[in-house]
Amino acid sequence: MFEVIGERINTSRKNVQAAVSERNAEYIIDDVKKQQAAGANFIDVNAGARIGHEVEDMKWLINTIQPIATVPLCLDSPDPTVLEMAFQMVEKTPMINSISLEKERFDAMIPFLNEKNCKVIALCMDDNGMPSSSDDIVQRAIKLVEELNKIKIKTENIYIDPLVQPISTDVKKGVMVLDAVRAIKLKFPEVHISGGLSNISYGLPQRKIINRTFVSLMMAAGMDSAIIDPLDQKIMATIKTADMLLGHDNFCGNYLRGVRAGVIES
Ligand code: THG
Repeated sequence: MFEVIGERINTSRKNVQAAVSERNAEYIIDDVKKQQAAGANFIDVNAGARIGHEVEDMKWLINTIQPIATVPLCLDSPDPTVLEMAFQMVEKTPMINSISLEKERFDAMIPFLNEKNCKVIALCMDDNGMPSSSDDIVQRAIKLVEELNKIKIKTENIYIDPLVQPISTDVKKGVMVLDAVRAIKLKFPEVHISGGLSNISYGLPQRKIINRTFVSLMMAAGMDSAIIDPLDQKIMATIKTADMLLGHDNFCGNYLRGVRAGVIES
């Protein structure tokens, strides 16, 4: 079944930034409860936007969220020391977001992740920047799986983020990532594919219809997780419907539950 990583607890969002700087726990708790009720399987926590405050903000967010969290957290930072600190604080084994092939980040993450049985999002990013072809994405994914397997992270705990890029800059950016996802799943059937989707629509109007259509194409290619806003009812409806059409919803149970709950309508 598709796994939703709720993206809303991110200090790049204005209201969350205000709540974090005012230490408004009620706002954060209410938001997390809503994401869980809407079907989030993980709660992403990103405290990166208030420069110089990431460590204290991350600590406060974890202490605020943990008592009411019914699902694991997805600890989201480019900084290995922040991830390590946050990892020590959580009770439920978290998802780590993320590792990449950028040398400095990679070398700091490997000893930390060594033999940990947590889930890891692995970005197809290296010191040359974003991938520039489908094959580039696939080669980076292979390298990530091999290196993580070496430190005993099981393939089934790896979530490859192929890094979606704006279609407004090059109309082939959609098929580039779709082809890569199919190739990665062919080579590693157990690996998960996840990541943000909204970059696909950057620079275009009416972005949400692009994001929703793209998630169903990505799911057909093998994406089985994404970092999205679970309170966006339309993308949740698209995901549930696509999951059923792809044969991942026994007796159409989740689809029917979604209809009864009023989350899915034609
Ligand atoms: N891959 C991985 N992790 C990620 C990303 C990714 N973490 C961060 C990000 N990308 C995903 N999270 C968010 C969180 C919030 C928003 C977008 C992505 C968001 N954006 C508003 C918008 O697009 O309209 C603007 C912000 C606002 O509300 O002020 O809310 O790709 N592994």
